[in-house]
Amino acid sequence: MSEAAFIALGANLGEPLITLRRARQDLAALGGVTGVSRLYRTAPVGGPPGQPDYLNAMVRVETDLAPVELLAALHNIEARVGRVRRERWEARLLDLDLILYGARVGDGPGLILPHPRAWERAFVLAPLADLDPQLRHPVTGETVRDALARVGLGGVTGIETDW
Ligand code: PH2
Ligand code: MG
Ligand code: MG
Repeated sequence: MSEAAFIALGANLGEPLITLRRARQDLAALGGVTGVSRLYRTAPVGGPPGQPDYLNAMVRVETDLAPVELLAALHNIEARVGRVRRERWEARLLDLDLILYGARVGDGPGLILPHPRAWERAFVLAPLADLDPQLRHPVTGETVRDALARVGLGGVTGIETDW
């Protein structure tokens, strides 16, 4: 049976809008896309200084892939747009992070669910709130809406561009 997975998209190099549109199409090929957030322009958090702003968004997919299989598929999509992994949190052409997979909790090789920093980051929470503000963190029980109110929207601006 398929479960809802939430995938965060981020890009701040190259042509982020074109990259995110392409990634969205590639994600649609993995299973049913059942939700797409607005686009957000966001100030970079962490990483080397002087990076360009990011475009961030969130997509919900219903997939039969297991979490590690889905993660591998996300890495394939990243590689197809030419991402090379070097420094942690460096500027990137495309980052696809598995934020939630149903209410699953745990870690496996290269994957921690839910994503460990998701409920602390407005650039994740704001697009997630577009899809499901009442969604609860599987461990703490805090809703997306409450987490966003706690963290604040600093540096995160919704933009009207269709994608
Ligand atoms: N991703 C990071 C680190 N910092 N900052 C913003 N604004 N958006 C991101 O997607 C992002 C980040 C690590 O993946
Ligand atoms: Mg990331
Ligand atoms: Mg990542």
